[in-house]
Amino acid sequence: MAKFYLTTAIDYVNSRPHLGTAYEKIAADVIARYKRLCGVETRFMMGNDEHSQNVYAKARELGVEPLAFCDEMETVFREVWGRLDISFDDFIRTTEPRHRAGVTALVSRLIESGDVYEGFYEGWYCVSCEAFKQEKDLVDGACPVHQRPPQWIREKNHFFRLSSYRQRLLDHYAAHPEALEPEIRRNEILRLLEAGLEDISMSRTGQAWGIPVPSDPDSVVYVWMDALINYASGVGYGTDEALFDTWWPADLHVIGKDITRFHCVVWPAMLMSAGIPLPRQVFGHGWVHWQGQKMSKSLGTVVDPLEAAERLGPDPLRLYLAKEIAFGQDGDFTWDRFEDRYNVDLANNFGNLVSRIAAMADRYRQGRLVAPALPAGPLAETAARAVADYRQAMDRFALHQGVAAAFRIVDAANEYITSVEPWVVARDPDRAAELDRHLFDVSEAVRTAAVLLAPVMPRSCTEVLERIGAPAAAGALRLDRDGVWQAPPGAERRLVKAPPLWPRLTPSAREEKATPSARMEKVAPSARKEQTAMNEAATTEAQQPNPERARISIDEFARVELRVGRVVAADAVPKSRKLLRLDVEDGAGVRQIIAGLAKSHQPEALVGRRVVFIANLKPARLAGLESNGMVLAASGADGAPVLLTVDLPDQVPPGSEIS
Ligand code: ME8
Repeated sequence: MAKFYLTTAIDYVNSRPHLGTAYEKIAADVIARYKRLCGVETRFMMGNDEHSQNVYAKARELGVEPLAFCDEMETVFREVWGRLDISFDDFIRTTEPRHRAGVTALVSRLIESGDVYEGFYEGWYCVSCEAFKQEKDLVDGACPVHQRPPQWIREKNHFFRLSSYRQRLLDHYAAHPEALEPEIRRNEILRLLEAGLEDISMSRTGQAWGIPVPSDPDSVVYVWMDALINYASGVGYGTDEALFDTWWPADLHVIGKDITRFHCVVWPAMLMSAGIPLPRQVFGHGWVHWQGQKMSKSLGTVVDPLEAAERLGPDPLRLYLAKEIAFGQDGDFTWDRFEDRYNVDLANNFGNLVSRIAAMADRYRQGRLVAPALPAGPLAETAARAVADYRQAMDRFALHQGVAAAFRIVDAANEYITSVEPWVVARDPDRAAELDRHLFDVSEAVRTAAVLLAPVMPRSCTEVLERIGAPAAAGALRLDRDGVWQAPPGAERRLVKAPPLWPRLTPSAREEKATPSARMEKVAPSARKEQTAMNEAATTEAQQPNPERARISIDEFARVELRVGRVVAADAVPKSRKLLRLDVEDGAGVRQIIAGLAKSHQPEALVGRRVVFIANLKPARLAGLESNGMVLAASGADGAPVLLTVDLPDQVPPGSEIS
């Protein structure tokens, strides 16, 4: 059976996990779950990096023993990872005996190979990076990453002959370009190697917090060398040869782009020196940004991942991070965007699809769907293509593209319902088999999408599969078997109608749910006042009688912002014969529009349709509901409204301006 050993960076424990460090663990977890979905025997390891001076200082500040502090922090980290459903198989701490044994064994090999010598180090050291800095690395005298001045250090050190590995490293990357992804990170490292390497200090003197250098018990191993060895000690290096032989070399180290130099220069050189095979690949992901800069504990710009998971659930958070951030690039997190994507992708799209098919199965077939003996509909083909694209993307760790492929099935199924109009087919008893085909195919599309999304949203997909009548725990799925269209004649499934999986967040619910940090991010009061004044001015102006009503100037017309939207959900407004409530995707998010269309349009038939709406109309309340904009409709022959839609909808994405 194929095997896959993957790791994440191990975290410094001087503070709690934040959304940036959690992003890495979620991305790696998606990869681990994807590998398991492919039937690959997977070992996924994470852990804590404890021998840092910051950790020591933090414990001292709290008046506790460093180890006792690390014990407490282990509980904190495990709790967060548990809440985010991170499915690691092993969790290593650098204070564990197995790790100490691994470090001692590996550093001994470096010494035996003649790559370690004694010297004197004098220079800058950034404690937050735990790295030696050259003058040229500093910006205004401070570490550019942590924006703090480094310390000046003068001490006797052991040095590692990194410089003698320059050519071997260049040769390695020439022979194995895939060993460092994405390409931009590889190019950075190649430039660095081409510029030449200096030997590095590999020990610190006068510190007791760390693992002693085997040849000099008065020094401890430099924390980065100590930490890097976790990848090997975690699979038995120095303690369990058989385990090590089973899992080494690692297939993938998932790490942040700020620490590629350690992983792609120092670590492979150490392994070369010790005569150990190199990991197959390092993937340097990008940063999660908060208000334009790296989310970082030392900068104090962090979002608590538990706060985010509690707000909308761990799966929506996992989806947001996997889908909205191109893996390998930086991406933003804002509460508004998180909520917008929740509404668009989950409440109005995937969740709505699950509710629609369950409601139709219930209404037309008492919840029991049977595949008819008719040729497969077009969704089968769409799903097959999406599965192939998904596989291709996920194999390259293009997680965002993999998720997008899965969502193509969801989009196609929603559009399919709109185009085949099952509610019309249901009226004609002669078209019963046709209706069966439509309903079964939609349920099958939902099932396939849930299989593909299971690595990203394990809990929700298990729930979707149950509701769709194809129960399977996310971990028991296999892509080869379950990613194939399964609708042979006679196949049967019983769907469950249940409350929405992801209830839509209305503007007032969003405001109510808003956490303190989310509220802070919203418009400042002064800006809000300005907006209100502008709106009021606009109303006063609009209320003036227009002496030339029949003709307006082009400038007047230009004030009306007309845009194309896509209806993602529609329902009747209680106690109103005229009004429908629409959720309209407008390119930036989803807005609620109350439209007087009920006389001539069924809400279900509107979902997926492109509409034209006035985007800059002041919000109004209709039947107690807030309407943000106005959908355009013509007055039909009998005075009933006829919706204006868009020709060639595929060419006009939501948000397109009409001019
Ligand atoms: O670097 N966005 O630990 P750490 C994305 N102990 N990733 C981020 C991030 C952000 N805003 N902030 C941090 C260490 N990370 C060392 C690793 S491995 C042998 C030793 C990533 O707690 C960061 O790039 O500072 C790193 O990969 C991981 O979180 C842990 O960071």
